[in-house]
Parts: sequence; structure tokens; C-alpha cells
Amino acid sequence: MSAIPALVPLPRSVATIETAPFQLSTQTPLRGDPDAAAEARRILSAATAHALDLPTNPLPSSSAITLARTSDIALPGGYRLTAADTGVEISASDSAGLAAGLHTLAQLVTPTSEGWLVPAIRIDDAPRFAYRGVMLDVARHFFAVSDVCAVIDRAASLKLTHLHLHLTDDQGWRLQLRAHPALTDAASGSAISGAPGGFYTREDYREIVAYAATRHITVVPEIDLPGHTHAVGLAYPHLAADPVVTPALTAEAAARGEALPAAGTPYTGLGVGFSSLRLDDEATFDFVADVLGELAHLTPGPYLHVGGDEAFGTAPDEYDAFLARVTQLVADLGKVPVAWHDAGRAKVAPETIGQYWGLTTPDTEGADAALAFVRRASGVILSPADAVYLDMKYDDDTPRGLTWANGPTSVRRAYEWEPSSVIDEIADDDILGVEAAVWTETIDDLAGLDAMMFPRLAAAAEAAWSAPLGSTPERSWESFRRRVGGLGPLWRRQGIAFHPDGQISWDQE
Ligand code: TNX
Repeated sequence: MSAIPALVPLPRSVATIETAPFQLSTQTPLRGDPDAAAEARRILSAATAHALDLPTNPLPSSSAITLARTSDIALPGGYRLTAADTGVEISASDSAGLAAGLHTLAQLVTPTSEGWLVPAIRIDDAPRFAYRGVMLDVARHFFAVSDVCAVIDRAASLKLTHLHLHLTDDQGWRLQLRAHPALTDAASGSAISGAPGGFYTREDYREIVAYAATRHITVVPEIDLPGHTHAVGLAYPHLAADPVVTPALTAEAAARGEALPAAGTPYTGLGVGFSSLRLDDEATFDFVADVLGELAHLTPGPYLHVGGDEAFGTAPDEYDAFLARVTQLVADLGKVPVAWHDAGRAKVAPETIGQYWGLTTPDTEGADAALAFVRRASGVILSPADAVYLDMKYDDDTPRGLTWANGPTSVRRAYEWEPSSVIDEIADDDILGVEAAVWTETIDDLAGLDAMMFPRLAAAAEAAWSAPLGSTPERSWESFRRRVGGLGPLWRRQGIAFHPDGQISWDQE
């Protein structure tokens, strides 16, 4: 197995075949599923940095790439890939499986003096977890639709299935709503440190959702409630409680030279936990029902995320009652509510998914809160902050990033954690999946996103897709380190400005 090619996430099984490699050329015919053939052109063009207008040829021919829908690959999202000198065949039972096979093929294609070669190989593969996500915070800094689509392409290349968009926070409201245009009129123009801000129109949002769907990715929108809502007060002062300015917040703001949050003024600092909606007023519930109703209508995917984190400015009993009510509201809208694990303490609607964002070694409060979701018969998404919060620095010298999650997060630390070992009593059956999070207090462009996501997003993707850490010799840091280093040339061709981490020896083309 030591000759396993540079594949991430690690497939279930890889075996070499004793033939010459397959040769990809501009003449390679595509056969089989027409939608997958179109995807093959796009994915292989991006992987080779050549516009490959591969011809469609329904006739059996040697050296074709065949994309077959079959029922003998039972696992959703799974695929089988065989490559030999006579051709490449990818089979799957669904379109996501065919795409996953194509992304594997993209990683296998290698430029040589004899052209683009694919090693002779047989791969049988399927995901461990169905939910494999990345969260993008577009509230602290705003990202244009084109940047979001670039993130979607990057996520798809690692076989991720969900893009969680953190659409609102203290610094800005990023989604235009028909029922409440004041939100974007009054509260979208600001961002961290005076950056420009911005918002998505309903059309922009639909465009993102549709683009994601073409990459087999479901958008999970988040409206963070009842905290992280300072921006709401810019549009609707009567719905916002006064900022709760603690001595800790004051000290942090002074250390960073930032202004303290003030009602009615855009907040551009990095502080968290000071804002809350007014929960003693029915008008707030009417507002939340409008917002979530419109968002549900705009969102074809099954999930609506209602936040629930760091609501230190909210009285605990009001928080509990609010989370119970708002998750039930989402359920009544026909969507599955998702909330940060903090909400586990409240009587949330039973189908609510909890998103765990504590450390890989949890404290009792975090573990109990996460477990509460499982006990209510739903599941959890794991986002342990000291492993998959990709806004953490890699090391002390990383220009961007924070360090609160137990110091910097090296690539090795992002890799070496096992989902079923994070919370006692929460094993695979209760884990919906894994989601990496990119908070953007310190990130303001695509190059910054790339540098913080790559290579650590690949580590998160492997935790979400591949067998448990340590269960095979290849599911190890040493193997990952070699495989991910082998992806350097592909990432360069794809235009991904990855962090050339010093723990990894990066292949040159
Ligand atoms: C914690 S995790 C937050 C965010 C910050 C992030 C920065 C969570 C649910 N809340 O508000 O942006 O840390 O790393």
C-alpha cells in the first residue's frame, strides 16, 4: 500500500492494476451519463489547467472515460473507479457518486513528458459520514458571489456536501429580504475594521444555491439568534437589547484599539457575546418568524441554522424559551433546525441537529449540551474548534488568524483527531458529519480564505469521508502528510493559493 497515490480524502480501498497507465488527451472520448460527461469536462479542465473539450462518443472504444450509473454500488455518494491503459470507468448509483469519482480522477491525473497519465488502479470508495461541510462567515467580512462560488468549487473537490453560510452577525446583515429590506438598507454597509461590507440580493442567494447544487452541495443558511445580532438594531432599534459591555470586552477592545459596541452604531470590532434581541417583546418573535419564513422559502435544502451561540447578553431563561420556540418554528416551516451546541440546554424541537464547537477534549458543559441533542433523538455535526476552526493560526508566525482555540492549529492537529472519540457516548450513528468553519474576523479576500483553508480543509475532509483515524496504516498523519504534499501541483493548477506549510514537503511539477 505504500505506493498509494496522492489522494485526499483517503479512499476505502485502492489496488494497483498491472497494466500501463491510462493516457488522457484532448481526444479522449466520454461515454455514458451525459450530465456526468459535462462535469468531467469541467473538472478535468480545471485539474489540468487546459480547456479540455472532450468529445462525446457513445460507441464502445478503447481509451474512453466511461461514466456509468449502476445499482450495484449501494452506498450513496460512493463510486468505483478503474483505470487501465484501455480506459477509465467510473460507476456510481447517484450523480454525487459519479462526481466524487471524477474528483478522484482529477487527483490521479499527472502531467509527464508523455502527456497526462492516470496510473492503472482500482478504487472502491464511499463516505463514512453523509454530512461533510464547510462554514463560511460572510458577516465579519463580506465575500462576493464569485468568491463564494470559488469556495464551493474547492469544497466539491474534496467531496464535501454542505456549505453553511453564516449570513448575519454583529458586524452586518448580508441577505436582502423582501419582508424587511431595512436589514440590508441599514445594516449591511459595515464589516470588521471598517471594511466595505455588502449583501446578497435574493437573486444572488439563489445563484449561490443553484451553483452549489451543480457541485452536489447543499447550502445551509444561518441566521445567528438571539445573540450576534447587533446589526439588527441598526435597522430595528426596538428589537435589540442594549449591548452588554463586560469588563472583559472592555479590556479586549482597549487592547485592540477598538471602539466598544454602542446601540445604533455599526460595530466593527472583534468582540463577541454582547448583543441580544429583546426577547420580552412579541414583536421580536414576529420578526424572527418573517425572516425564517422567507429564508425557508428561498432555500431548497433541508436545513436552517438558527445559531444560538455565545448569547451572553441574553437571560438564560429567556434564551431557553427562545431556542425552544425558534427551533419549533423552523420545524413547522418544514425544515430541520440546526443550532450551535449551546442550545442543547434548552428544550429545542426534537429534530434539531446540534453543532458542537467545543474542543476535541470537551469540558462537561459542552459534552452535556451536545449529548442532549442525541438524547432527543437527533444528531450532531462535529466542528471541534481546536481541529477544524480554520480561522486559527497555523503557528505563531501565521499573518492572519486567531488563537483562542487552545493556541494555533497546525496541519497535524487539524488531521489527528477522531470524530468518534470527541464526546463520550457519541459515536458514528449519532454523528451526522464533520464541518470545518472559516470565521472571517481576520480574513478579507479569497487568497486569505485559500491560505487558511488549504491544506487544513483537506484534513477535515478526510475526517468526514475516510475510515476512522488509525484504522488503517494509510489513515495516519505520515500518510496524509505525503498524500497532501502530492496535491500541491494540482492545487497550483486549480489556482488555489494554499499555505505552503513547512511540515509538508510539497511536490513540484
Ligand atoms: C466563536 S463558534 C464563534 C464565532 C467567532 C469564532 C472565531 C461560534 C459558534 N462562535 O462568533 O467568529 O469563535 O474563531
